[in-house]
Amino acid sequence: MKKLLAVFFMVMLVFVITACGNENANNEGNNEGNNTGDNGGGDVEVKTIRAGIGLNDQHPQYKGLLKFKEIVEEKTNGAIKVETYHSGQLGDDRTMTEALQLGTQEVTIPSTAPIANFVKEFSVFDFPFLFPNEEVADEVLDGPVGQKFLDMLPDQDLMGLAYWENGFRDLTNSKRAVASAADFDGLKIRTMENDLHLDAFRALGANPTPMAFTELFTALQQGTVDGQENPYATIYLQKFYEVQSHVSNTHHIYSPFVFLMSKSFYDGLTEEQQQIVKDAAVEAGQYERQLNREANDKYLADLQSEGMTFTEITPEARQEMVDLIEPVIAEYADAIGKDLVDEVYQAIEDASK
Ligand code: TK8
Repeated sequence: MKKLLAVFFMVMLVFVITACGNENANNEGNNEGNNTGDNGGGDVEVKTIRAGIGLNDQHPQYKGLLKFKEIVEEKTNGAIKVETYHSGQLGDDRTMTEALQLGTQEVTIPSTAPIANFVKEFSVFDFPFLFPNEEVADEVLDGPVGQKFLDMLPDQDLMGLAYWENGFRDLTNSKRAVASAADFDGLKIRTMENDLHLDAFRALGANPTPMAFTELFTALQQGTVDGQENPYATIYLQKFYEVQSHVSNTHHIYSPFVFLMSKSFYDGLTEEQQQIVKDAAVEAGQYERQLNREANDKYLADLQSEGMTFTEITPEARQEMVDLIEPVIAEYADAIGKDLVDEVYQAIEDASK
């Protein structure tokens, strides 16, 4: 009798273990953004968006991403779930964009500078001193010209759903106050991974180094580089004032962000879901821009109260920089194609009226 009971329990145990084993395999195997779950409307296929950014959770970009999550989960009644990752948890702008192409991540929001490594035409948006202000940038990016560039991304297995704002970039460094081009002489400046940025800073006399954002704070702290350039909100919220002592309002480039989605994931959505994620990216982008402008207006004063010296760049000094960089822009305009570049200039002129 005892033996019989033992055999019975052994069989039951094996049965339970096998049942559990089968369950885990499904999830692991099927973690490609789709899980069959119940979102309260009976069994539906719940699709998961893993959305990663390089900036931290205090930055307007992350607040915008949380807004996107809120809209999408509400509008799809939970059929699409958005997991958000900040501070480079999933990688840097370039590696996350590659992950979208591979379909191992669904969303990231890089600056246009690293995107130019995938679609070179995007370099036009990093031409120094291109946009006179944010309003003109909005009108051009949200208009037919901006859309023309987003339409170049599917060939790279990427969907561009909207433009968000990084902002006007300003120089910081730990060596000296920079008031004119001459003050750039020999400064080791970190730039984004973009050849135009490198060539532009060389033309100013600096010694630029391309580097992922995720490595920047440590490189500044260890003195591997003397300086960097980003909007005030990023300089303050990433605590660069702890490792930098001088800031100048060079405002040398207006950096747009592009809300990117993996094309394979996007193609797997229903038409209704595609419209929902598109509209959500646009709406959350408006919200992010507004927060970002408030942040950039606020944080320059805070940087100075954290002990950074502020140097105003005069119109003459800025014009000198424009003249020094002009040959670099001409070279990239040829590479991108003069007609397309002229179309951007025309759109800026029209929007500036
Ligand atoms: C964050 C970057 C950052 C950009 C840079 O991932 O790399 O300096 O300005 O915002 O996109």
